[in-house]
Amino acid sequence: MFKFLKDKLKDTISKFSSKVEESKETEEKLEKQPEIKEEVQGVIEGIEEIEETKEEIQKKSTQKEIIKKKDDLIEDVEEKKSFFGKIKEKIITTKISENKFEDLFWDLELIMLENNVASEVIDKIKDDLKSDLVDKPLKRGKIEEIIKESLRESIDSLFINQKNFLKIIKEGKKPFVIVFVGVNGGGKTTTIAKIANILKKNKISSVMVAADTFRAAAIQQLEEHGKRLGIKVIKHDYGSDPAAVAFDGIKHAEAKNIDVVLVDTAGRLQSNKNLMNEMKKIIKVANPNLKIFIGESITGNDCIEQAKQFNEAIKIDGIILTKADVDEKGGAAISVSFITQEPILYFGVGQEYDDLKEFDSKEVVKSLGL
Ligand SMILES: Nc1nc2c(ncn2[C@@H]2O[C@H](COP(=O)(O)OP(=O)(O)O)[C@@H](O)[C@H]2O)c(=O)[nH]1
Ligand SMILES: [Mg+2]
Repeated sequence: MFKFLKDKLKDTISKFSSKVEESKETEEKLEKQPEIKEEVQGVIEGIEEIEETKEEIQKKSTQKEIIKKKDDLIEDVEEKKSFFGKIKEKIITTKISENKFEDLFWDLELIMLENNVASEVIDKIKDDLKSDLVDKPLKRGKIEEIIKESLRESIDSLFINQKNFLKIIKEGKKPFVIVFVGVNGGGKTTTIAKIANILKKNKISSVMVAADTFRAAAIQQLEEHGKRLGIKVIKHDYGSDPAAVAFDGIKHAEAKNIDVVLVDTAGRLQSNKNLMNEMKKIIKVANPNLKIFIGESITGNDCIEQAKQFNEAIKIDGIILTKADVDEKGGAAISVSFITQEPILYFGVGQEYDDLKEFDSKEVVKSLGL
């Protein structure tokens, strides 16, 4: 994941910083006054010497008569230091004006757009970088580090902190109901099987509910996972009311003292309005503890748009991004939490049951080479 973005970011940051490093504005001003430049260089070296003398005087002077001399000398040193300090700062630092920043940020903006980072997120990153960089004294030789640090902090702050998923379940009511939503083919059924597998490994019992009654194959697919994992699947006939299946699943869990109910749902894009109404009905009947949006990482801005729509319709509580293993861009992963203000819980990283990776923002930032 992020392979493409990481490489491009590296190049762009490096280009950005060398352009800032090359900024000659301050030096040009000093070039026009060579005598000042020379004097400043001399005094910078001199200041260190004076500092040493100051320390020595402070150590040795215990007698009254030299105390006055010492104070005068220290005052003199402080004065020189502050005056020459300012000039020294100008030599070793540079500044970027707002116009120049806009110009330089353009490359960064472009590669983020190419890698599916949502435009609201690009704006936020731009604001963060601008407040860190524009009109601030930036140490020469350290510009790349400063830009990276700023970007690192900005991207890290895009993620809503998630609580530990298993802990939430263990502390929640029983049966703990989770409804999974998202468009067709996004990976809902596969991810539900992966979650059931994690729960089983943690000695938490579960039942899977085939509330995607829109396609006969969807019910069979869940049954197949149930057989392989040894987990009960509650189903009705193809075409029946999904809310009724969800209701049955919860009743079953209550009767059998099962910890968690995992509700699979249909996600047909072609009739968005019906889908959302059906979804709302399932949510009303099942009254879930968590509503998790499943989105395909590789679909980039489409994934973000879907997450927004589901969030507006049913208020999601968390996100799982699938197919992260085949997504080299990663823009959806960077954007989806900020856009929905909900945490990413897991990344799907393959088609096997164990291919579910806990989300860690620090790891994302590291994968970006920041
Ligand atoms: N590479 C990869 N494929 C996945 C992942 N998750 C799901 N898939 C595949 O995506 C396809 C659609 O998944 P499915 O669970 O049926 O999606 P649903 O329609 O939302 O239920 C299947 O072929 C899955 O094997 C993942 O994390 N990585
Ligand atoms: Mg499915």
